[in-house]
Amino acid sequence: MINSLYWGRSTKTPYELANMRLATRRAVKAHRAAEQAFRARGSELDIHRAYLAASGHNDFDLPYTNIVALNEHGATLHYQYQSAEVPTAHHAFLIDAGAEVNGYASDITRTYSFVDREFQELVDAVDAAQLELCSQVRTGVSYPAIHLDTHLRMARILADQGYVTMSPEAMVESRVTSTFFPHGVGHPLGLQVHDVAGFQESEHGGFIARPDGHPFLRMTRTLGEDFVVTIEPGIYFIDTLLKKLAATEHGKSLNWAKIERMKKFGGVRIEDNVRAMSSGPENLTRDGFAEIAA
Ligand SMILES: [Mn+2]
Repeated sequence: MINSLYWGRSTKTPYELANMRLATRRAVKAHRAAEQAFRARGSELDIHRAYLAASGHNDFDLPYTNIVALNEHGATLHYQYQSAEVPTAHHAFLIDAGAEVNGYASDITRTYSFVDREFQELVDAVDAAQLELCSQVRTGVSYPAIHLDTHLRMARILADQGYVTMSPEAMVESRVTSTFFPHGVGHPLGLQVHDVAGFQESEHGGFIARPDGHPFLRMTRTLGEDFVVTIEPGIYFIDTLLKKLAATEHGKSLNWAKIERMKKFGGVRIEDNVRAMSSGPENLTRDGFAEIAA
């Protein structure tokens, strides 16, 4: 019984979609305020408070705890500490924060460079790849296929920008990409931020396993009409993972000088909320940002 309820929740009704668009607008406004607080050289706590003020949310009614990460903190995937200390320099800012309307959540991540050209180049490349991944969201497409394609696209960026001197295909094959992109491409979104039925085989239940070597993927289904999922690729400079990779045969294929230089920026993640339809995607998040820019 519960399984058929979960199954039904994957397909969003017009009412649910309307609430998710409103939840997006609410978050987008607050993302803009947070970016301004970053540009004004605030602390993580200052930025977080700017976000709360603009969203009208309290800490306890946010759909999830904001990730407000300056500089190298962006490399901590679930960074939950909001430091009141203003850092000596502002290099980068990663914010993963949502909002809620009538119980429906938005879940949005943006990454900003303060001035650096080299890091901005990485942000721009992840952003461009993310848009291409979003364009794949449509009815009948396998979500794990989008995840696997994300690895290839992140590998191309790592090769193009000179982080790794391996072919993108070899990087994916040897799982070198998992050092830089160690999480899944996203998850179903709805009443819960990590919504139900991501692995469900049918309305009766069942479990669709993750592809081998991808233990953090949070959805294995084929997209149906009016499913809403997140698309959130990233590239991070995570010390512990880099050290492990350094000790393997692939360590010699990494440009360590460049990687060392990038550590103070933490990492990049760009996350949108996208609705699948047979006619193509509706990108709730990009629409939301475009609307406030207009
Ligand atoms: Mn997410």
